[in-house]
Amino acid sequence: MQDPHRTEALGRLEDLPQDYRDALTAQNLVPLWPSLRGVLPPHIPARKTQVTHWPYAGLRPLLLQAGELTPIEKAERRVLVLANPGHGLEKMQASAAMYLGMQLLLPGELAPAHRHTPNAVRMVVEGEGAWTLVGGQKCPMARGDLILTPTGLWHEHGHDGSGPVIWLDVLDLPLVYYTETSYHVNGPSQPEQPGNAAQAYARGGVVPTTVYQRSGQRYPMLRYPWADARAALLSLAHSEPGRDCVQVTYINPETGEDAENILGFYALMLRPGQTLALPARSPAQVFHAIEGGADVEADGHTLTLAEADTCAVPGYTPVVLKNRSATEPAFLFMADEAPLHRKLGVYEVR
Ligand code: 1HN
Repeated sequence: MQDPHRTEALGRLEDLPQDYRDALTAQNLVPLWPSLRGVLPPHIPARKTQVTHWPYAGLRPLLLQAGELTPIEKAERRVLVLANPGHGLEKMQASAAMYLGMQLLLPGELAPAHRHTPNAVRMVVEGEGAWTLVGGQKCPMARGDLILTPTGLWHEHGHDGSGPVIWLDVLDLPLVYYTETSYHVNGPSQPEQPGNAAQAYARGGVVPTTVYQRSGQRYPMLRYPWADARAALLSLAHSEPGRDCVQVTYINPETGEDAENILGFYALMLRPGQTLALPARSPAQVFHAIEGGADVEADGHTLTLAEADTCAVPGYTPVVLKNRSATEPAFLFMADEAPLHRKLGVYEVR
């Protein structure tokens, strides 16, 4: 029987007399019912995020050209933003909460010190000899390394090697901007702290004790070398041959929580020839091929993620990953909005 209290077709704005609408507008009032279904669609959210592929072969020459066109002093950070057309390119969003950019640093250049409220990570794509100084910790940048730049920490990038260095920046900038909390402060070059804090966290399962107290540092580990994450994936695959999802999560070694507050970071290995079906989950995700390539099927699209390519997939979307090689494993870096969704209480696996 029809529920007399309910109709799917709610009243429209045009159903209201113009003088009533004008009276509302004059007092900064808006009727909810014409927009209710828009902000609260049935069963699945409306998503602006589209499946988007940024092939490295296409962006690399344009990024190198930016190196010729724009000196580092005129850019501060020489970045081409990987913008999702679903959000409008000018919004510089990969998804609702994620920003992606490819950054180029040339030999001898310095990207000067600043700090800001959004959290960043770098995933190194190409080149050798660059470093980033984060909160006084000097982090060498090698391909596949993940380096955190958490909220509020001073950071600058330099390059003592030869040849271009390129990395992928992942920031929670769209979310922080949306919450009206995004700002930066420029500062002088920060002194490098002595010692190698990264070394203290170089092995899983043990963390340093200092005079019988655990480190009080919120971000004790800033650099996650690719060699270690890769070795962890290979040993996981080897020790658990039946395991489908050979994936590791980048965590804070002191707390076991996600490495950063808002975005989650992971490395995934696809065995030779493997097809891996990932369930629909609420967060949007980003895939970046560190080694090898994969076909990515999502939302009716199949894209070929070649080495160093990056793609974005909206939330609530199942994804199928297929290693393109039958003989070699493929290694992907992934970023998602899961820590944010969990904190907000909206995280879902469907
Ligand atoms: C930033 O500080 C960096 O420090 C890179 O390398 C990209 C994008 C938006 C806002 C700040 C960096 C950024 C950024």
